[in-house]
Amino acid sequence: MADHRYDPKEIEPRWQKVWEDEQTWHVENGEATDRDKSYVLVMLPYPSGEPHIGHLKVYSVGDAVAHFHRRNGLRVLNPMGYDAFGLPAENHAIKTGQHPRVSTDEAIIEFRKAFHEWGVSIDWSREFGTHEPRYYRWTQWIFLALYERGLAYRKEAAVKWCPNDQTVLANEQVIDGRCERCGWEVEVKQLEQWFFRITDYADRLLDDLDTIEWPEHVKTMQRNWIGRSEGAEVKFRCEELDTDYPVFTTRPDTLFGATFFVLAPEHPDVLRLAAGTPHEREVREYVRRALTESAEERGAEDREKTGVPLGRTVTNPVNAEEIAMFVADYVLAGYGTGAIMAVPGQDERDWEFAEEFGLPIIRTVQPPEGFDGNAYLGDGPAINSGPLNGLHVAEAKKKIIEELERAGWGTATITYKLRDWLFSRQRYWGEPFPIVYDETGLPVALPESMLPVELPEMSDFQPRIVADDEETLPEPPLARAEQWVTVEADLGEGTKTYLRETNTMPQWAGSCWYYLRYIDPHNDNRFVDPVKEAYWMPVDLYIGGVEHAVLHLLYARFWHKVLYDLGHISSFEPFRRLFNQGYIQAYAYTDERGSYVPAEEVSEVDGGRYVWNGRPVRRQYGKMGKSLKNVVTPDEMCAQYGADTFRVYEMSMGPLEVSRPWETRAVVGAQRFLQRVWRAVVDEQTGAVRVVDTPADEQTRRLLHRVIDGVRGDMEGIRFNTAIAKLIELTNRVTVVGGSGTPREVAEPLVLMVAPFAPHIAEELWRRLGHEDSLAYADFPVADPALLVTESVTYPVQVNGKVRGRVQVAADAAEDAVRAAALAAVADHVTGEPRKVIVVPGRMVSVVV
Ligand code: ANZ
Repeated sequence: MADHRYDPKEIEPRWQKVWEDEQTWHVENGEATDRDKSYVLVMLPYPSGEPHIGHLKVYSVGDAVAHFHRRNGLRVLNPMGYDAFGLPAENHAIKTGQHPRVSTDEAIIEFRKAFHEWGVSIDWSREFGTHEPRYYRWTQWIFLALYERGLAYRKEAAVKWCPNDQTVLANEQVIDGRCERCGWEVEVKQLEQWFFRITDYADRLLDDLDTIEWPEHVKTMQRNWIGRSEGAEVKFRCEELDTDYPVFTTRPDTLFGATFFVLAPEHPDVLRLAAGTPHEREVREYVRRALTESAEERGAEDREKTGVPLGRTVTNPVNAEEIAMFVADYVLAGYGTGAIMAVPGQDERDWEFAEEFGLPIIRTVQPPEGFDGNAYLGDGPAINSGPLNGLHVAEAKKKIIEELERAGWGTATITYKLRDWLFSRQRYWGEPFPIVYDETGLPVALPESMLPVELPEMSDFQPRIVADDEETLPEPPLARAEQWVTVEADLGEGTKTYLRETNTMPQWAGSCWYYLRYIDPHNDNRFVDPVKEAYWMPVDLYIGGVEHAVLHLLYARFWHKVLYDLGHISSFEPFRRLFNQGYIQAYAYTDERGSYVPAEEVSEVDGGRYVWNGRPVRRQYGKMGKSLKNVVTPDEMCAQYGADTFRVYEMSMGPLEVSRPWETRAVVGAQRFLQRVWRAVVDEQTGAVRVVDTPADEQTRRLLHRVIDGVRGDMEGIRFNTAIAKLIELTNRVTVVGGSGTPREVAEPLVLMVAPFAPHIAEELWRRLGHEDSLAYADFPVADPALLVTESVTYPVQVNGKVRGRVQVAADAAEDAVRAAALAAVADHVTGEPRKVIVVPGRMVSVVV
């Protein structure tokens, strides 16, 4: 009975303990540029619920890269922390009464334990959660830096409010204008909130995309989000109200075709314009409804056009025509001026609206012959456009802008889709602002000495509403922490009483700069030491999900650039290279209301129908995660197979950037591979090392060097599935050739190459191969270039002793391959099965029929 088989249950905890005791993954900050560095960062987890196999995948990717870089002589920073503030913990708290700090800290313990059990090579001395005062003190400090730079300001903005739940809702909690939880119609309240002038950085955020190695589709998403458009601002006058209404247009050349005028429902003048007209009530109702819908819903191309006339007109400045004004929700408040000139002849949405309301349509660009569509968006000579007639779009634009500027009706402008960043939440579980208000209600920044502003202990987290004189306004939970809210301080005008800001920062705040804090996590004097920052930054490889392609990555880039401008850091882009791993998907189930139900509680009844709690549910596919309630936890799998098998399996499931469904059957394949690696080194009967010092045969040696070369390339390119395939080929080769033992010249590099994916078994085998030190810093194998050139050999092929043909094959081709090639070459001389085929390596092939 073999009792020296591969036993991950025994090996893995033992090595985890060694790494911990010896602080194997601890890394000192570089003092000088003595050694090249690699900063490998995986987006920090949100600690809620349990770690799942999706986490295991993404952290295994980062870990394999970290190992590879270390073993190539780089000083590697591979840190870990937790994005600990935010809505899920808070909603959980509201539901259960458990304090979000308690549930968050419990989740953090689970994550930390999981990272240990998965053997991820983290420098634990740098760990923190973004909810710890020692961390968010610096988040507050950075807020003040932006504030003092004039980049943070307050203005009124809408918050969404559920009158039934009496709570402020986040945008993602509003579905079709209704509260996600109770289905009530959502109301909108205007509230003073904090904003960042990210729009000041729009051009740099665009231009610097050219300096970083990110997937092209992510750059495109950022470019679209920033949405730079060149055009003109043109004024339209409403005589009745004696007011000019500017519009932003990318097509000033089409001005002669502007046949009506549309304001966004949020436009501050809409109600004033409609007042006293027969449409007043209808407008009021239309505006109320429109406000609860998202910009995405409203801007959707295929949405039916709706709107209400305002009963007023404006004058088209180029031809003095009076055109009717409307309010319609396809015009968005946050873009341009919140009003448009509608040109149905050249704009599809305006065309649909004109048809719906029977408004005139004038083409101002001649469509090509045979064009039978509605609006014509392309180029062509201008028509019906007075002085512009005959000019093509670009020239016509230029000419009309000159005219408008001369007459004082317009100017050339650039507009961005990017909006200033709303930075307030009326919630409890977030960073408090380092801001107080004086008796006149003006904000005052707290001095650094008063940081951190700690979040007060509370047990009631629900945001409510308070009745003001005329209106009811949402009240953030912090407003109820009365003692905390009032501050007696001398802020330069003698000791006075101030009131604290009671909004908190949004989820994004903590993750905007955490990568800088990992560099210097215990520094009490600065958010990061500049020398250390200069050494480690920028992050060399940032790994995370594509759902962060826009917001997180844009916000972090913005803060980074501000800190750079303030002279605090040396790099102007935080993340040099970005890799998006694909998701692990799993079935998810929804009930009749569309809410997700726990996948593990669903059962299948008579083929293809699914029930939960006796009710029918629908099955679908989606990203594995808490929100879809379809998490598969790795615990059981790890317990059964070991973390190494599991990691190898996840890394070998296919290209890492591709999302794919979870299935467990193939785990066994990964396990067999590691068992074979084990047997290449250890005799399962005796436990003895079965490695010999005799050289490998030529073919094996050539294969080894081809594998080393290929694996290196795959590691650089993060193509771990093909790297593992090559290692499997090599392992199969040595276990087949086997004989008295595996040549050391193959066994050692094999173990060294397996290590980034299966670190425990690799350490164990390395030790058994006689090495005293951990392989953590052992050089990654390098191929001998001389062995990579595949020489070819020509074999004469005899049939019954007569040379009947020749074949040319690679010098290290397997015997089977030589035999097959030889038979093909002499097929004319061989009918039926040959009696014998003899390959004399390097010399000849002899076929006997
Ligand atoms: C007249 C016109 C004629 C337009 C035409 C387009 C084609 P991009 O390219 O995305 O920047 N627009 C301006 N502000 C808007 C708002 N707040 N909500 C909805 N639409 C708005 O889009 C710029 C164009 O989108 C502008 O140019 C305007 O319509 C519309 F043949 O003006 B255009």
